[in-house]
Amino acid sequence: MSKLTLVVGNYNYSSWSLRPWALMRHLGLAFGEHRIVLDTPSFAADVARYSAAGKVPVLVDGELVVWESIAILEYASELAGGRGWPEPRAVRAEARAVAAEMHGGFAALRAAYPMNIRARERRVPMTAELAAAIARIDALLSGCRRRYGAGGPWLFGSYSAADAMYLPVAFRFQSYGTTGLGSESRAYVATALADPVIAPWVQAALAEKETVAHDEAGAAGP
Ligand SMILES: N[C@@H](CCC(=O)N[C@@H](CS)C(=O)NCC(=O)O)C(=O)O
Repeated sequence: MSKLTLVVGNYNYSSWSLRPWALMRHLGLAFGEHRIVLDTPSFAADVARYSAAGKVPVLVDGELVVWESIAILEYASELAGGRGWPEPRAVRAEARAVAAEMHGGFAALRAAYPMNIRARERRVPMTAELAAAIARIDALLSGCRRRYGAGGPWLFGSYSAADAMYLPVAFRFQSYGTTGLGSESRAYVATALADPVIAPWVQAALAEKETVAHDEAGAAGP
């Protein structure tokens, strides 16, 4: 195993694994990957070799083990001299709040819209909770783009951990045909999906053969 190794789940489904992977790639960190297939009888024992928390992602740096995606984002940023977060401190605080809101929230959206990179034209029933989550994400994305867009195409201008946190929601909006986003949010989602840095992850997701039944949500749309 290389010194810095990110233990991930399925590329197609593991939204929490994708987040640190995307930031680490953007930061130019060299790391190996070890995939553990989700929803299999051996998953628990396989992941227990790395983390007692029993979930992916896990970052292994020699003797050090870091679990929880948001802690991995912080550690990766530190490895890169703090480049994972914007400057100055006030903007960094806002970026951390935006990232933490995704890490700790939007449970209804994550349950209704499992990340499924391969999926297109899926439709799930709209609920009040789902609509509220979409509206809040729209406000977050468009607010950041309006205030910081002059500095680059990402939420805070240059790519940051906040962008990594919201990348899975871009795939979700693509799979479930989400409507109701404003023009700034739609443009941001298009930027995130077209990001060449994440292309290898998408290729790996498309090449995977495994399916996870409970993440195959939504009937085929019209
Ligand atoms: N709070 C954790 C969530 C990690 C998580 O739920 N990972 C999923 C895969 S995306 C997992 O390991 N699921 C396997 C299981 O719960 O058995 C984080 O941010 O890293």
